Amino acid sequence: MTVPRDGTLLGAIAVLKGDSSVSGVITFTQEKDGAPVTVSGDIKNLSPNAERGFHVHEFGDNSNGCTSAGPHFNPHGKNHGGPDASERHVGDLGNVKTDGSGTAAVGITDKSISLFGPYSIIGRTVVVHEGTDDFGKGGHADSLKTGNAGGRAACGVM
Ligand SMILES: [Cu+2]
Repeated sequence: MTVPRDGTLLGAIAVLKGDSSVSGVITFTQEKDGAPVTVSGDIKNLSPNAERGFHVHEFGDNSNGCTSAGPHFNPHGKNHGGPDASERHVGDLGNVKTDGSGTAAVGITDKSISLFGPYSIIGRTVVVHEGTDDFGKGGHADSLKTGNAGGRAACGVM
């Protein structure tokens, strides 16, 4: 869902759900093209006191659950990395941290994703994973592709 406001500020909302009880609502806002994007919201029923991979995946397709969202959004053909790395997918937003009851209060500011232009994330899917993103450094065969973050706990299209 996209919410254009007063000509420049743009917002998008993703409602996350999946096969499990994990659910959430995530809001993306950006003042103008080229400005950082603020990502905020809550995700519930994750594992307590954990870090869970959180990415924008390429396709806005959840027809076969979160799997249909495809790989991480990676328009520049980079390796997977952490959110502060220069070598990262556009969609690599890192991990969200949960509290003792399994709720993650998401508060991310990111300069790689955008709601404007040819590489906009609008119409794509945000995914929260069942495992922790190793930022490409875990030495696993999947580290440089997915951060070895495991299955897809919940997802939603923005
Ligand atoms: Cu992911």
